[in-house]
Amino acid sequence: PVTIHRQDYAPPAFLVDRVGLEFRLDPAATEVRARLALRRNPAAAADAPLRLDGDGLALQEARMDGTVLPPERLVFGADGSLTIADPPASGLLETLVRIAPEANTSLMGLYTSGGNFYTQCEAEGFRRITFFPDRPDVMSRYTVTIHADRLRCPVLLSNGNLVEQGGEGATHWVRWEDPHPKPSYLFALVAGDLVSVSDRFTTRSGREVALHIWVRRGDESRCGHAMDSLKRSMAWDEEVFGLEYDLDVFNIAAVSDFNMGAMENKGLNVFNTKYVLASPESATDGDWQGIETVVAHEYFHNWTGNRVTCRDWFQLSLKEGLTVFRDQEFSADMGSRAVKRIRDVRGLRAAQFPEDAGPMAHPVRPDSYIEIDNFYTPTVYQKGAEVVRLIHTRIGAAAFRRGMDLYIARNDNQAVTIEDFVRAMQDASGIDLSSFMGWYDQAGTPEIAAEDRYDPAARRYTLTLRQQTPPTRGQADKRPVPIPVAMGLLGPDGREQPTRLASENAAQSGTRTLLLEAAEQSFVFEDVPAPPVPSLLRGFSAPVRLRGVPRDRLRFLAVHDTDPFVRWESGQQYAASVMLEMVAAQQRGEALGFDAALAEAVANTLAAADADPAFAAEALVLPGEGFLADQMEIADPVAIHLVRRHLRAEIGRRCGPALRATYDALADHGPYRIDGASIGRRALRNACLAYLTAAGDTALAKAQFDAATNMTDSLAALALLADGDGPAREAALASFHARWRGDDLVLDKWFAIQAMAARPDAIAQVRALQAHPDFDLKNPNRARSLIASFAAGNPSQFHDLSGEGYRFLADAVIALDPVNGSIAARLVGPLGQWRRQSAARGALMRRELQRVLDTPDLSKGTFEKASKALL
Ligand code: B3K
Ligand code: ZN
Repeated sequence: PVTIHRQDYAPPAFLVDRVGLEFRLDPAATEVRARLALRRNPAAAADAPLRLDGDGLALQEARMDGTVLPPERLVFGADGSLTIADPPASGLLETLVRIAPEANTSLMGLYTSGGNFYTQCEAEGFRRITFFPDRPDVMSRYTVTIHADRLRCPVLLSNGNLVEQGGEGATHWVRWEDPHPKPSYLFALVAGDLVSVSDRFTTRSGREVALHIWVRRGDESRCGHAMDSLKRSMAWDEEVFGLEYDLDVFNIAAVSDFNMGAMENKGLNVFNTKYVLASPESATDGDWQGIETVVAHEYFHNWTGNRVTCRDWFQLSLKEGLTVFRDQEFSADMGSRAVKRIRDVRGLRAAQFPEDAGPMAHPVRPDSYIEIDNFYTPTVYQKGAEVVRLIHTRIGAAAFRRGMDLYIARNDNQAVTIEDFVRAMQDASGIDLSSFMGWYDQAGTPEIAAEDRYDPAARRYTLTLRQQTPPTRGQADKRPVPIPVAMGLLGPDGREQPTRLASENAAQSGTRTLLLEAAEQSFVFEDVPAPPVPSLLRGFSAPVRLRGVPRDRLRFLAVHDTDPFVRWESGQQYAASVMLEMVAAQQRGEALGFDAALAEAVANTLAAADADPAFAAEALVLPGEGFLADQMEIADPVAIHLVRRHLRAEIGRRCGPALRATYDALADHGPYRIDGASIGRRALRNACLAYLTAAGDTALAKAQFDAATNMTDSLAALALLADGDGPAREAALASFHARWRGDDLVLDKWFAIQAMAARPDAIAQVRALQAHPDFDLKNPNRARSLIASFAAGNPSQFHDLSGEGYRFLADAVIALDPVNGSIAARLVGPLGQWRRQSAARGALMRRELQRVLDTPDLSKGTFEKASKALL
């Protein structure tokens, strides 16, 4: 497999101004005729070859300006590409290819699902549809004509606006025209027997937009929340960024066979059904929030991604980091900003921090790849969003908005780079942002530590901050990066103090931001009446690890800080430090004690829970097993699990009455509602239930399961029952299956819950579930619900010393790779963490990675993941 390097970028040899596509849809043999108006790119070498990407295409004929090209002018590459010898400086190239959508299990390109047709082109799927320079810096205007069987495919959709339709007899046709130039990865086609839920939106400047969500018959009643989220996203983008929708129609099509969450194709978003369909009975509050986020994310791509796109795939975070930042801000505005931030940071630490510390560590803008599909990562997305947030914090909201205006005005309808984004922000703010490029080019999570000194005589407080980034593969020496540290000082009474730096004339109240640019910097505060406690990294102002805050300060901050993030964070860090000590004790074979402060913290949280139940729920949950493992040089998943289980039971026992009182008080009597407050109450109630069940009272979970009328409460109870081995377990799982066997999205949950149950027979269970009639390796949601849920969500069993968990995962990767290489490659991840495991586990993990690598005809994505993991 070939490695592609960022430094090797060269402009495309030919540009394609217009594309005409004509499809004759047939599941077994679809014909695709393409007419490309080509011309040499003046920015490229004058003799650069006319090479078109292709992948598995059977060429039927090719003409240049109407004349059939003889075989000697058609050069086929081993990679599936087609090079046209002696190309003219400009011309109309016409090709006809045949493809078989129903045989396409990779779900890239054109494929069928439930008898309907769908496409997925990002990143390099368009080349599976027709020969084309399949790279984002070739932007063209598309006209798409679709012919299909009228009965089997009454609905025929593509990008842009519907301009013509016709046909008689058994077949019909439609023509779509997209007025906006776009790269091939944004092309989409959807066709089949679908029904729509429709609505309208009037933009600020008065454009009437028809909104449609296309689903399979029977799913219409579950589209309301997606539609509502779409309309709120459209209004928000106008209000916050002044960005209006630019076509007369916005279509969303939902499909149950889909490799990821959703795709932002111009005017025709394609969504995994998981992020469209929801009813209170079948979707959890988390699903509800996921839909809002993903609908917004894809909609926001219309400007950050589609109108302004990426020059090459190394710039992926240009659109993804920025669009995640935008969807995070949207969700924060829709609900509780503090709780949203806590959840996002939790997610970043669960997925991105370990990635940055593992074999796949890469900068937000990677330097090289074998398979670009492997770089749709938490680093590109979530860390990328954090870097945008850093810039936002550094220059302020007003300058950021001006920077966005400038970025769009300068780059509209162009394929650009991350430098173009940073330059717009710099020019709009007048602040030099050149050092922020370090965040894009350097992998690894920076660590910061604070040291302070108080001089009572001078009433002077000196805060010294240090940073360093651990080495990552290929980047041994790291330079300092600019780190905005949002902070404040608390007095001994817990009150926020005004702050005045030595260089300032007047004190400031509330949070201020220090900019740590060097490896070490001291900040001197004057007029400080008493030794303060610093509150650092408020709102998680930078994606770094803050080390070494003493426990007494953590406890103090958890109670007193004015910043809800630091309050939550300090509680979590305190608990983590206690838990890591207990893990060490467990490893030494000592008895597990109990730190009474933890029970006290739970009691305090419950006492104050009324003010903000959603926040209380976040504060109650102990740091996760993955988060703890990530703090250890050599992880011990089994010890971590035992400690966490022990603590939960202890807290459940010691705080039983208070937990029970909160649980009872939160019982939902009124009608089921999905709003921030109701979601918060359910989250808190289920957090209480988890402790009470851990303390041994499974009757409560069983009662909740039996009585539940919404999926959040039902699933929370089922997960607790499934985790234990009481008599209620099998009955609850069976009744849940019987009730939901016809609903794929809910069945996914049924598989996932069992895969994540930390029981000693977990591996046998997942193997048995793999043979269950409802299991289907070909469906990505189902494959993930069992395999990824087990490997990533059940660490103590996955890392069983028998090595059976590793073997299960490798078997699944090997079986899946020929079916769907992208999903297979994504499953490899957990095996790559072997350096952070004991020698015994590491050896077993490496053996399985090697077995994957030894498999003949491995996809290049799986090869890249497995080989990098072994290095
Ligand atoms: N841009 C798509 C992701 C495509 C993944 C290709 N392997 C969805 C999104 O980020 O919005
Ligand atoms: Zn995206």
